[in-house]
Amino acid sequence: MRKISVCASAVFVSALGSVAHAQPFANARTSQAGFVGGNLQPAGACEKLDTSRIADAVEIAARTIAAEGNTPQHCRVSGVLSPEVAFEVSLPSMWNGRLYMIGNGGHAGEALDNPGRVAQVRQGLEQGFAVAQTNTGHFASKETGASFVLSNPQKALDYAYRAVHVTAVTAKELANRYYARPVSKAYWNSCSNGGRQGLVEAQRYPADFDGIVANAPWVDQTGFTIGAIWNQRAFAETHVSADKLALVAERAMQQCDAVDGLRDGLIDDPRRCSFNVARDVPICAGGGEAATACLTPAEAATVQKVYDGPQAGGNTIFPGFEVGSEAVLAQPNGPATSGWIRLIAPAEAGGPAADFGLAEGTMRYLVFEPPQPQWDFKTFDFARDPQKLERWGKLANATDPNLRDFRARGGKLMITYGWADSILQPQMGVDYYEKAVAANGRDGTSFMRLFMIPGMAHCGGGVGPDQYDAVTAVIDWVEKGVAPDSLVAKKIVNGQVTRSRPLCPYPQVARYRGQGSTDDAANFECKMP
Ligand SMILES: [Ca+2]
Repeated sequence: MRKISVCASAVFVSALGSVAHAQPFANARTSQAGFVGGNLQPAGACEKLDTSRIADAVEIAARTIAAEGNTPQHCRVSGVLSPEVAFEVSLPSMWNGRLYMIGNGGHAGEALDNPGRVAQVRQGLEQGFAVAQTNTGHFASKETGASFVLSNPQKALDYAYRAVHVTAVTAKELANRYYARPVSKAYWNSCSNGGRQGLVEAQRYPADFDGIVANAPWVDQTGFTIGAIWNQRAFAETHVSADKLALVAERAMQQCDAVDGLRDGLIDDPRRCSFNVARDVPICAGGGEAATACLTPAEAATVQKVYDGPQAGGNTIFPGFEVGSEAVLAQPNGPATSGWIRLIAPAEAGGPAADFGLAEGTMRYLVFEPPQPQWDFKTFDFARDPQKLERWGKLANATDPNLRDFRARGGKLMITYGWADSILQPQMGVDYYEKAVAANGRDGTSFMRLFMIPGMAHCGGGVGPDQYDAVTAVIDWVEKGVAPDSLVAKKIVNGQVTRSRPLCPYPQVARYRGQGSTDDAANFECKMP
């Protein structure tokens, strides 16, 4: 069984806190657009910046932040846009003319100075970008989960789509005033709910960003919610222990690894492997539940439900999770365990999983109007109740395939998704991409590409190479017309690159050329499967 060190707890946190794991700007020095290091200077002092007449501003202040380590001196404008959209724009003393904005995880509401966010802001500042961020209209420390809607229904809309837009507009206006010139290009890079926010921007506010990197986008918030209720119900009926999930993982890799032509511990497209739990994992003779080398028929049925996704009347309502997402991963604060544990599958019988926590909050506070804080997931009817989610879906889902205006402005969109994601179902990214390509004409790939990442978990981690720089690639695409025909992803363990692989524009996959190390991206090429 492969056990590879990953920051699984950070991946877990990212369900709610969305730390981008990939490496934005890792290739900045070789960028054709040459965006590193600005030479544009402010027109006046930070403290003298005119912050009047900012639309919706209820609070706003600017102050100089001294250089620290690699972070250059910058002017930080922070404030609140009505009603409670906290925002922050950091304007470096030497500007590269561009805006960079990061997004939010789960139900958002992060403190703007939390360490993960500060690190992302600094990454942008170090390259010379003006950097913007928002809490999306509420603070999770004061209003947990999705309960923010109770204090003001407007906060649901701010979270769904408005806060990012008004923050981007405000950031552009402040940069314009500070440097006495407009932002030349604006870029979005975020993961999970932040990936959803990036797609929402392309769909609803196509003038906000020129380049958008949407990693593991929570495209279909309501479909996910139905899926998470489905999984929680399955595990509530029959708990499956971590040991048994490890057995499933071992059998899945055995069965599926070589389907792509290379036994390398990576499943490059899990949909090509026919894996059936009851058939391919030993079933306990006589239903003996104590044995760990087999599954009872009920346990096998529960695991199969996670792969199959929610069903009603013989139809699949939403995609399930992929084979390979259950892989056993090292954990920083405990023994290695299946990637499903705590996220999809409760760690203890009868307990909640993180996915379900998100789904339950979404149902109780955002789906129902007025909210139903006592709503019980056991009452959900998979045939009749999905329609109850439609109202919220229209507000929060990023499923509109019409990107005509974004494209017409020269916008470029890159979507990435780990096939082994065990928080969001990666097929929702594939489904959106295929729908968008179909809706935007045969040359849809001239402005948008999807990169599926074998063995990568949610926003990073997993058994596969998970470190890549889609941000520099999208900047070169926007500014130099260089379309990303592949990205190189690296697996980095204790600071060492242990494996690299090309990531290929979907539906292409990386194929071994037949010679040299299978841990070196140079020995692979992107091909149609
Ligand atoms: Ca393989």
